[in-house]
Amino acid sequence: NAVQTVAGVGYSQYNGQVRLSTAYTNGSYWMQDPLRGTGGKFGVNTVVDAAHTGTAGDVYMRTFNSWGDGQDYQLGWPTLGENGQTAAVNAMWGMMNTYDTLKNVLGWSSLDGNNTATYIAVHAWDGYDNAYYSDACHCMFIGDGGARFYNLGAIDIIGHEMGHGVTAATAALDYHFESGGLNESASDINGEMTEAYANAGAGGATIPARGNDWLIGQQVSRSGAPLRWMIKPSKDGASPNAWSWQLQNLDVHYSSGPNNRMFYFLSQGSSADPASDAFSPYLNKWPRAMTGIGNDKAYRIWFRALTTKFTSTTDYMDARNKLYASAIELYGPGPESAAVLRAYAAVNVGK
Ligand code: ASN
Ligand code: ZN
Repeated sequence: NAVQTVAGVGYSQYNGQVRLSTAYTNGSYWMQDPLRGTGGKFGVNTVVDAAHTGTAGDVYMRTFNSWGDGQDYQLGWPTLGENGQTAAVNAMWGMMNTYDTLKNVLGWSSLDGNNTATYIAVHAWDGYDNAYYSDACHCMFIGDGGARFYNLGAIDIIGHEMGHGVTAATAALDYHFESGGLNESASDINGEMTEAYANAGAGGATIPARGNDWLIGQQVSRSGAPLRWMIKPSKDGASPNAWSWQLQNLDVHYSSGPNNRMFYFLSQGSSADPASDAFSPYLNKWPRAMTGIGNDKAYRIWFRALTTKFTSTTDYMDARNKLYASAIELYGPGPESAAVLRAYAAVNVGK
């Protein structure tokens, strides 16, 4: 019984009806993607049910290739709306799109660059208001949400967690001090660029210039407030907008703020209007506003530095210097490398 690759239909929570790549064998459809990843625990990229525990359980299986369509069931779990197959649809679509962003745009295969298959375990824990990448399994766990969030399987969150897998396999940025903030920012950047690529739905080898919201986890938020604001990180009441010596003492989800803001400026530019969220008081050079270079170039520069130049102890100044070198390698001396220096200067790193 050879495994066939077949196109399924999924009803997702945040993106409507989506196409899923699934496997057919032995009379059943499996939420496994023969087109993406090889080896690893399941042989190809896969979605499994954590069944409200912290352990990866059974692979999602069905006798017809339509998922999360209101007839949700999985191995005895009752129909619970978002607690049925819908969570698996969210995860599968997010994993496909994150994989494709890395592969089609950057030529990077899966998380480790060697195309090793990974997997997502959904319904992680009970009432779990978070999601995470685990270095033990090189896989992701996605909660169903609780007081703050709905199911955490939005595209930018899946992209964020898979981004941790890329960082772990490359720069391995230490998860504390400034390097920890850069580690978190690397994941937020990956989440937003995946969101832009997935939302366009066009495939291709570039990230659209626009199309992401620069808000992390906005879709999953019960209150509407995202987890993080990349344009102006201080809107969360805890993240700084610019680098300072105190940054290293913050939780990594706050010390990521200035680098997130830098990436926004690099891509979309900053404003000369002090009333704008995109205004930086640190950008003192004339003209005070800067022009962005777009998502695609910004992401390529960032990714090259992250995966070939950063080390586990890279800090903000080292990141700035290495993005500058990456920009010159990719585009030669010119507006791209100049924009890197200006974007970092706008968050108080260098001049
Ligand atoms: N969602 C969080 C993250 O990926 C989980 C954590 O704090 N480790 O950063
Ligand atoms: Zn993270």
